[in-house]
Amino acid sequence: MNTKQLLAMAAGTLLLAACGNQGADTSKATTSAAQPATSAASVQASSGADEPKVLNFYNWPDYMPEHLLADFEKETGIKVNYQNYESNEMLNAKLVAGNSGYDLVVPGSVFAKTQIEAGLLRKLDKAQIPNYKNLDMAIMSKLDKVDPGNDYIIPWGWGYVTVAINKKAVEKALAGTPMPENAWDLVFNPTYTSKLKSCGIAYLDTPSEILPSALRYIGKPAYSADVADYKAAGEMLAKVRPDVRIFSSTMIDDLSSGKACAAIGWSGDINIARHRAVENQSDIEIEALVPSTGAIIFFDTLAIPKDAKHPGNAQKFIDFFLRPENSASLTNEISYPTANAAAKAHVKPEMASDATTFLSDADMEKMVSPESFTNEAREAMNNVFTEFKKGK
Ligand code: SPD
Repeated sequence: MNTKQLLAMAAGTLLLAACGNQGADTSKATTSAAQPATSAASVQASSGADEPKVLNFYNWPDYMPEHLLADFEKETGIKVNYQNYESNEMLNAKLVAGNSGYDLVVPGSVFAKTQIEAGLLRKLDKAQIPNYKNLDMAIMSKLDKVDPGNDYIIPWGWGYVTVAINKKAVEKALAGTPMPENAWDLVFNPTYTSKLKSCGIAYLDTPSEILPSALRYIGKPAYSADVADYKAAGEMLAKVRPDVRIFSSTMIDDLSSGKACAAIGWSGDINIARHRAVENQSDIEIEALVPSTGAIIFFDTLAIPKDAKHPGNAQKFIDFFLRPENSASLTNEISYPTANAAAKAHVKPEMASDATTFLSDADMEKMVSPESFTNEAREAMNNVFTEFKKGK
């Protein structure tokens, strides 16, 4: 997405808000659109005792355990309007435009850093979140780098951007060529992509998901501030562009249906695809590879927009989610690892022992921790990605 598209999206959001829509996409809401309350925003989220019983929640697709929202509504009487977005860029545009109408959002930590610095998020009142104590402090110390003091964001799920394969289809398309030592070669090296194009290569359709991995592949820092590095990554990507068939906001359907045999996707969504293929009783075997050279790790986080109208209700949901059994349901049902240490005892053994879900210490060592992009880097990244997509 280039700068013009981002501005257009932000302008669209402003228009919706001006029309009184509050950014609500009612087509995806689980319940009717909220009427935001008029209480003034305070620096810190309130207890929610005086708020209308409404929570406007904006999250990624395929990222909500089945009964969680209904259980929360039943217990608290707070009605949840639940809607989805497909990329950090989409959420960011809404937050930058303001007046989104959302009370709880799930930015990736790479974007959250800039959002905190820009004053777009509201400081949490940890006294209202007694289950905060359940969080894994090793993960909180990683998040401390983007949110000093852990004041604004709470981990929801985490994972890494990696290479997925449909094992049999890839083996067939490689026709005797051994698998590369570095899994990234499957999607970035023409020697492999020229073979795999016959069974379908898919990329995530977002600059901030592809460019950091591409930069790292060519030996540059994943969050480089040097515009020339992005150009170099664009040159590498241009060589494989003719072989990339699909750009998609998630790999779940492309992989589980057999439309793609190799993909760049999120570890959790790849594992959802793996389980779905099994449920469908197909003979497709999906695998999330853990590249020998590592991958970019991400943390998706619960955050309250600065202008949220129901911040207390948002905090109530955060505390509800941090109950061990509720956090564990994100892993058990959605295949994303939890950052709740107390939840580990509730994670199904087959999920707890899955080395592509909870990474081993050795694999974790190879991962690149979240940083953030400068404005120049973000613009370069968006431009390179737009050119890459056009340049078939
Ligand atoms: N189905 C849930 C998808 C969540 C993906 N968030 C990834 C952000 C990585 N930067």
